[in-house]
Amino acid sequence: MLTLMAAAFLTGCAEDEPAVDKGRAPTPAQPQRSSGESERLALHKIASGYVRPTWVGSAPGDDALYVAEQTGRFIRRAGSHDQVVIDLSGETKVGGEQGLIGVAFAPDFARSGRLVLHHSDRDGDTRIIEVRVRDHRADPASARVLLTEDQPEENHNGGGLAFGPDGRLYVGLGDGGGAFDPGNRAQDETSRLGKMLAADIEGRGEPVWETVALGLRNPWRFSFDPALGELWIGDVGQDNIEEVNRIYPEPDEPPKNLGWPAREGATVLDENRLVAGGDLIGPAAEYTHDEGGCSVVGGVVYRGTRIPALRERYIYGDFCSGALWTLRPRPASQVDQVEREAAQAPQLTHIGTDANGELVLATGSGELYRAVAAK
Ligand SMILES: [Ca+2]
Repeated sequence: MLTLMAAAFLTGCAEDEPAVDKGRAPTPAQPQRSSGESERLALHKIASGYVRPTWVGSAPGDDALYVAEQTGRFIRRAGSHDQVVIDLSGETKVGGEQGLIGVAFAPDFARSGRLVLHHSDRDGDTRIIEVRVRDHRADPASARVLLTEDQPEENHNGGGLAFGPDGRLYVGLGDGGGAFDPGNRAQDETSRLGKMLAADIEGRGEPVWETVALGLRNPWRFSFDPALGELWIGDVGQDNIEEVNRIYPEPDEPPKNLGWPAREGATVLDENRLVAGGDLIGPAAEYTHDEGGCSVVGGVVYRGTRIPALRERYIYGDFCSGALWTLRPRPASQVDQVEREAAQAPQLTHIGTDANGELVLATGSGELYRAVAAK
């Protein structure tokens, strides 16, 4: 709570400071790189045979696991028994980065049955819907559309969804695709592409989306650390650098500027493309493709109990190499102890948590894994 109060105090002060522009952009603190290796966790395969699972996790008030298949089915897995909650395959375009790509359960799911799904419609455009689950089933025809967005390309459609500690729904959208954000959309404050958006989705009206962060390339996965209210984003890089961003969203404040496409990680590509305002926030951690991978998969701050060595560390990984890293969050948005773990999850797509806050992982090859303490 002290941290929350301190953050609120600091943001109060920030109102008097001039907005950042490209000529006066501060240099972000240098992001942390992997400084060693560790063996804190092992992975136990708990299931296989899913069709390109993109998400695994749990629902408030339910001990079961839930799995999203990229092809459009959303499945409740109780023990080893699978039940399809909703099947969007008839209205979903599936591609490398398109399909059913994001899931969030409303905090009041146990009472309301509200479930939010992010999928690509038949034209390949973003469609985010709310459905109501009753007795583990939801009717696609009852969907309420929360957000639609034209996607110029088949890549960089974003994906991540999460409810924040403020109760709002957060949505990550990529820059619309192509290499190096050809339209500079991530810095275009009139575009929803390349943004982190948030909206109050209570009621039946059309949500009003606020831009919380801009300058994103492809926030495939992000999560809130509920203990501190911070948002951790894995932003997929272009040719060289994968990054982890850590921000504290502040409603009604100007959006944070995460730098893309002027910067890839902390590396300046073309500062003239930094045209949007907002505090420029550099990555907390980054790794190069030489160090192991090509697409970061943002994870979670571990607050379970079964892996004591992982407690309060942030875990993330890479889709291409299956590498997993963990780091230690420090005050004032700093991190240290960035270490590559011995365990690997090739084709990693998502790091989620079960009903007890323990880690579960999904891979594009169809497997689910549970993380346990290394022997
Ligand atoms: Ca960035």
